[in-house]
Formats: sequence, structure tokens, C-alpha cells
Amino acid sequence: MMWKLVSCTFCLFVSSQLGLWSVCASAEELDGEVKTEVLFKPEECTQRSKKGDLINAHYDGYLAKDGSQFYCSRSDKDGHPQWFVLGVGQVIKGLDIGMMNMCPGEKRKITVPSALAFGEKGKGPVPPNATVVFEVEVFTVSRGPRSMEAFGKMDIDKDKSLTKAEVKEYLKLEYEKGGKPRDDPFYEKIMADIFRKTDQDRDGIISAKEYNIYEHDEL
Ligand SMILES: *[C@@H]1O[C@H](CO)[C@@H](O)[C@H](O)[C@H]1NC(C)=O
Ligand SMILES: [Ca+2]
Ligand SMILES: [Ca+2]
Repeated sequence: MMWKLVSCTFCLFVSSQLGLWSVCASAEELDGEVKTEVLFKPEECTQRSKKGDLINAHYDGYLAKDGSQFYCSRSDKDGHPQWFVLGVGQVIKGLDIGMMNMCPGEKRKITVPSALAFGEKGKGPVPPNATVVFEVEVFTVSRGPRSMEAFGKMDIDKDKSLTKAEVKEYLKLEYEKGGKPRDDPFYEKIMADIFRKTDQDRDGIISAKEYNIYEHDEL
């Protein structure tokens, strides 16, 4: 009981930070399973997504019962691909599960029972107890942005905090490494998104403490 309370408070905290992409599913609700179907898989797959990776992806959400669309990351939030850490509750549980082991460039259809999506209450356009279907396309998979190793790589001047310039430089390198360099505004948008989610005290710098906020969440 205590555990549930703690995890629920944590979850609410995360969802207040991140809006749509988090709900609290308690252990008792975990009945149905997440189904994944691979729609496209690139021939070359150098890196598969795992917990703690920084993922950049588009996802469209549909209601299973009638196929109506309730979310489109291509038009919502300025249409830039969403940026999140996999497996730590930044997205609904069903996506944390269904987006594991994905290659950059891979597309999947992920069917998520309500308990691992928006639950008994639903949320916004999603009605109560709704099974939802996501079509996801992953652009990049970056190793553990929440690992101190990645932090050290980003922290060019080694002052134990990340400036916007340092984060942007890291993104550039990651995209170039993946063979898909983008223009400057693209990096700016992703960077802004990361700071919105991570820079809790809004001082324009990500401290080691802010960066590591999910470290204790090993459920
Ligand atoms: C949702 O499912 C729960 C558990 O099965 C049930 O108690 C509840 O009445 C359902 N809500 C709606 C609106 O159907
Ligand atoms: Ca620094
Ligand atoms: Ca800060």
C-alpha cells in the first residue's frame, strides 16, 4: 500500500510535468498485454532501444474501438518529433513496454490495454477503459541520457552541469552519427523540449541533480 502511494505520487508528479504522456496504472490493473506489430524494420540496425535511452519519435494515437485518431505528434506540439526517456514513465506504460528493442527507423503498431494507457478514467479525448493503438516511428536512439556516462559526454567543460549549447552539440553529434543531420531549428526545438522536461528550476542549466531525477525509479 505504501509502495503504491509513493509510486502514485511520483507518477502524478511526472504527469504534471509532462501532460498527456503519463498515467498512473496500479499493479492490480495490469491484466491485458501490450501487443506489438513491426510495420517496418530497417535492414541495418546498429542500436536497439532499451530502458534509459533517449528516444526521438513520432507517434499517432488511435482508439481501438473505432480507429478515430486522438493524438498526432506530427501536428500537435509544433509537429516536431517527441523526445523522451524510455522506460521511466515519461510516456504511458504501454509505450514504455512496446517501444523496447526498436531500431532507429523502425515503425511499429502498438496496441495498449486501458490499464497500461489511460485507465478507468480516460484522459481528454480518450474515454474510460479504452484500448488504444499507437503507430510509432523511431528516429533516433541515444544511449542512456540518464546515465552519468552520457552526462559526462555532454558536459564538455566538465563543470557538472549542462548548458543549452552543450546539449545541442550532443544532439548534433548523435544525429550525424546516425547519418541524418538536421538543420539548426530542428535541434533548437528538441533542445527546448529537453529543457522544458528536465530543467526543473528553470535557470537554463541542467544540473547533475536535475538530470538524475529518475535514478531512483527502478521499479
Ligand atoms: C471501467 O472498468 C472498470 C473495471 O472493469 C469498471 O468498474 C468501470 O465501471 C468501467 N468504467 C466504464 C465507464 O465503463
Ligand atoms: Ca557544462
Ligand atoms: Ca536547472
